[in-house]
Amino acid sequence: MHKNPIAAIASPRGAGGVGIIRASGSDLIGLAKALLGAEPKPRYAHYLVLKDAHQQQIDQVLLLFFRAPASFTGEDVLELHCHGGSRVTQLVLNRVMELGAPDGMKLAEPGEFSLRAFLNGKIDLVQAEAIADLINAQSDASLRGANLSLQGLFSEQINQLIDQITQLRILVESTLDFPEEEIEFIEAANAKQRLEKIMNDLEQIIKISSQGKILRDGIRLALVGPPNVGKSSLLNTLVGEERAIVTPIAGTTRDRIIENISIDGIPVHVIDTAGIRESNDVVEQIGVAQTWDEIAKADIVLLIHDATQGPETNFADIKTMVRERVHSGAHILDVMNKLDLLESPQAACLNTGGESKEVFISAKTGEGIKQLQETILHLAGWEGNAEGGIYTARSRHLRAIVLAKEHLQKAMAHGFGGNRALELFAEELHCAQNDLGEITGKLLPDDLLGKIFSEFCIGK
Ligand SMILES: Nc1nc2c(ncn2[C@@H]2O[C@H](COP(=O)(O)OP(=O)(O)OP(=O)(O)O)[C@@H](O)[C@H]2O)c(=O)[nH]1
Ligand SMILES: [Mg+2]
Repeated sequence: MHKNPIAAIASPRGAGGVGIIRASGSDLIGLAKALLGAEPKPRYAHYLVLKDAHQQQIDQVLLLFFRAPASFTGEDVLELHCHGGSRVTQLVLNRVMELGAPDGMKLAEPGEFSLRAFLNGKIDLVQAEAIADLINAQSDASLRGANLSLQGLFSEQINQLIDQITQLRILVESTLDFPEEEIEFIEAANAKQRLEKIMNDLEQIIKISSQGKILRDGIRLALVGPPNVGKSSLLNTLVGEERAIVTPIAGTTRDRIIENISIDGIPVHVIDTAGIRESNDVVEQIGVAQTWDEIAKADIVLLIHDATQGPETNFADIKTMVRERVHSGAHILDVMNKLDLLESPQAACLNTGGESKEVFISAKTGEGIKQLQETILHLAGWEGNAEGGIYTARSRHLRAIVLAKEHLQKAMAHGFGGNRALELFAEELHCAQNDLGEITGKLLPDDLLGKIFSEFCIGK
């Protein structure tokens, strides 16, 4: 898989000023010469007129050549910059494929350039993922987070932790051969304090990377409730545009509508849903079924009430059903809408008791929306400040960190009393080390690696 040279269109589809075709392989001098008619100078922009096999001009292009290992992938990399049209980029790619055919040139799989960069040790896995996050970033905050990961801030913290665990492991394992001396030796070496320090550092990383996960994945926010309470009106207010149809007719929304917005730089995926009620209308029934699907997927469900109606009888039923449907980490927030029509908001309080208190808003006038946005970020767990900044992180990373934490807790529980306990202690440290190694990709099964890179775009 690692042998053949690869090529792909690296610029996005559609029309633009410039289109870029990229190739990577262990030796692309032959291809460069075939294109240029001369030896390329590395990191120099060569101008050439590219012709097809029948000597028909395809385009005027710039050729850039990066000699291994000083390139993105660590192999020879060749870039052709042509005009950015979908046909012209395709023809340039075809020509590269033709001229590269003798060397076994093949079309790149999604993420294959990044995969090669990873396999050649140019970047670690967290950095490869950060490149994908950087490309997909929709807000300045997500972009900043992706850049911090790409610069290696996250990897560095994980590597430091692995180093500390390794040192402690070496210390403990070296005493295993000398049972008489071990206890005093371990005590003198402050093994317990060192493990405590490791656990503290890990806790800190859990805190920042859970923030980083919010920064990357965003918050899935479902607007839910009976018909006519103002769900679509709230969607429009949050988006700042008329995206959903609003009418006084109950049952206006049938298809769910998804809009991506950002609140204070955090990506929020807002979903307007069909109002929940019994209906004989087939279309509406399908809409309501979709609403339940969205409730199951949401991180936060806004249960919207029409505050002028007072607590409706069927509302408690809806709430119970929503509670049963949401996933374990999700939050439900009561939102009292149409505040502008109320004489005294207190009269409309729900007495929800225990859970987070309801928020009063008017989707029509915008009153209370700021507070609603703050509550949403707060419920999602966003704190928004960390020394040195917040790097983007993924569920994959968090799962591994939590597993490592469990092993460290077990290690602590085994303690340092006697040879057997020490052996178990060292074994748990080893497991924690492996879990953390998966994050940067030092220890990762091939199938998982393939899965991670297959989610990248082509040409990256
Ligand atoms: N005065 C006032 N009217 C509102 C407010 N929010 C919504 N409305 C009105 O309430 C009616 C229903 O609003 P929608 O946003 O369509 O309600 P919905 O919950 O999406 O309704 P369905 O799609 O039928 O489930 C419309 O006439 C809105 O103008 C509000 O904050 N204040
Ligand atoms: Mg609606």
